[in-house]
Amino acid sequence: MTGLRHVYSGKVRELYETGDGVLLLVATDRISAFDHVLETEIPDKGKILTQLSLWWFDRLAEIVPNHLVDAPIPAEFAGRAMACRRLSMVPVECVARGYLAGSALADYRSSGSVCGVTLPAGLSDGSRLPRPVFTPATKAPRGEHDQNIPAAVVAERVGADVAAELERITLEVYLRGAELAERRGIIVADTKIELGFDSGGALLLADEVLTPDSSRFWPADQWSPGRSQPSLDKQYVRDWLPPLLPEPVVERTRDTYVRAYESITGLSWG
Ligand code: Q0Z
Repeated sequence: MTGLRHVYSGKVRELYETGDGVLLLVATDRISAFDHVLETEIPDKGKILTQLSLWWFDRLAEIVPNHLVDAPIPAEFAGRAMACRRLSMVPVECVARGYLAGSALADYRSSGSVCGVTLPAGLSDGSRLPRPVFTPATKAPRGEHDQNIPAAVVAERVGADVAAELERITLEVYLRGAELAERRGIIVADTKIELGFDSGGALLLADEVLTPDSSRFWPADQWSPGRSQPSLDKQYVRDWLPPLLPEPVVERTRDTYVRAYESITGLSWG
């Protein structure tokens, strides 16, 4: 393999391109909370999330093809990188929700609906929705928040046929993910996926999938609607405001990612 070219820095990930035109999606150990990247890293976080994504891509392959390619990973990124084909990314964040939380809860409280979908009255923080809903969002520029949009706006942007495919794939990925996780005692409250077109015009699942950075995972035995739910990710970090995390907070946060990986896959970490 020839040289690596750095393409883009995300908050917690880096994108490189190899000399062969393969993209390397590298998950770092950085962690963000309240829209900020913290100074303290969480050891192995990037590896855990990458291995979880790879596990899910394999489980979801019968539902939707994905962007992974078989290419060597440079030793410096071992375990934390995915080699991907370059896609033409769909300019929509595809979100499916089975439970009410986050921006959907805020929208529901102010309008009784989310992305143009009217929800029943009487729901509270963490309530299960009558059925999973597709709640697409715009990809906001860096530093800004994604904005929820009605499915009709997705259709205006990408055409009705593609919009229908995005909704179908997103709901199928959510349903399959939620079903597998539920058997392991984990609620997938919501998940965000990214899709893109390959050179032949096929829609492929891209980016990371069903990780704690793209989804809300709740331990099912602690689920109790009417309050904010404890989640298998940054709970300890969010409860700790200063940017430098003390070692016990780092350790518990790392444990949370390991627990998400082990619970969902049934495998043991390391
Ligand atoms: C992913 C991201 C970052 C990692 C673009 N297969 C693909 N083809 C084209 N573009 C992408 C992908 Cl996955 C793509 N992202 C998000 C940002 C590090 C991933 F800094 N952006």
